[in-house]
Amino acid sequence: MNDRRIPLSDIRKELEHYLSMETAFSDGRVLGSMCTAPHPLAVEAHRMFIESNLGNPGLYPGSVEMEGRVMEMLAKLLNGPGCSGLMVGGGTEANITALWVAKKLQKKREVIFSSNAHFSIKKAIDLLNLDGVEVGLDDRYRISIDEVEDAVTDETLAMVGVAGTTELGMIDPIDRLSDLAAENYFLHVDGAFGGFVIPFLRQIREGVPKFDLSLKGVNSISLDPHKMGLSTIPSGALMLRDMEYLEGISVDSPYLTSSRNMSLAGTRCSAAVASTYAVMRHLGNEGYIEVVRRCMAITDRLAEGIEELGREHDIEVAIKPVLNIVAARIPDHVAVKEELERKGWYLSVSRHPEALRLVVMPHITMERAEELLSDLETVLNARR
Ligand code: 0PR
Repeated sequence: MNDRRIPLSDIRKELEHYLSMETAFSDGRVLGSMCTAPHPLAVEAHRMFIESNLGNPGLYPGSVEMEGRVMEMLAKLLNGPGCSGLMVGGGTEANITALWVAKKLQKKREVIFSSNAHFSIKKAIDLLNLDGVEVGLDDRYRISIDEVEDAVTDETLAMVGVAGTTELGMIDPIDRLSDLAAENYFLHVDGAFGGFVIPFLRQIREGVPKFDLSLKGVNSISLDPHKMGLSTIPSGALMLRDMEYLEGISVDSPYLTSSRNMSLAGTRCSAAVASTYAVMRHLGNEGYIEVVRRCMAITDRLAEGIEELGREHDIEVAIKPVLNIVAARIPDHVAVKEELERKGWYLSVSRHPEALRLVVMPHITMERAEELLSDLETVLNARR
């Protein structure tokens, strides 16, 4: 640390410098992230509650009430009347907490998950000293139910399904997992990405499968307001079928304003809760439907554009998009990605299958999508 104070104006300049190094979503050129520009109201709410800490609830009853109301809204969204849960820092914390809760319910060790599960599941298994049983995928890049059936043993504690996979946005057959898990195994659904898409998409599109608490075997669902929920980072949520699950992980917290603490984090970001509360109340079901409708229209256009390019070039959509992620199979896809990055795009790749991955978040516009397709054509022409 410097010995002497530095004037505010100098520090502000330094901050401006660092900010200028960051990538802004507002440019509409980031298709490699699952986050987006938060709604302006979310930012406003975040600033208002910057001092509050849900980790010490007696001092912040407003935060406690807002968390409860967010949980009520989410319970309704996930078809779990009377269910509740807690706000956390994001998908990783939600997944760790879910498996921690599961571990406390039964003295078994094995967690079945697939190769398309987010890496936070592996972190959770390692931290909790559980045994991971990794199974493969079906022909649509979803968890293989046959392999899950074969993987079940006397030691099976939990199964993890993904509703909106990180790489391709696929939805695992949660109904089948729910039947398999029934009352015997804990079923956690990772809806970090899909949780704020699927419930809205189901209202406007046929054939989008169920993944929620209406499936009786589902015990918990993670869903991130800081991804498709348009809230600020760090906003995560873990919905539980039964709040009693938290008893197992609760500890005495005698010097705080509540006598029991029931979350992985101690200090908890009320600002993110306020942000989530504000944006969910403001947009409501109709607002999120519009967000999802727009993202899906752009997703469909990108998929269609890629197929059009496929008439002239060796390129195709790896699988028909289910949510707002498009994967394009292209020879040398990493090199193509790098060439597009030199043209100002921020993209990513998937491994299963190996493809160029485009995540169509709310900051992407149709105009930008057309520009991207045109730049992709230029790159493909130059590589011929
Ligand atoms: N579960 C799923 C299905 C996810 O996609 C992610 C994150 C998580 C859990 C973990 O969530 P947190 O990152 O909130 O803990 N998926 C993105 C990924 O790893 C996260 C991300 C977001 C990465 C923005 C990059 C980025 O720019 O790819």
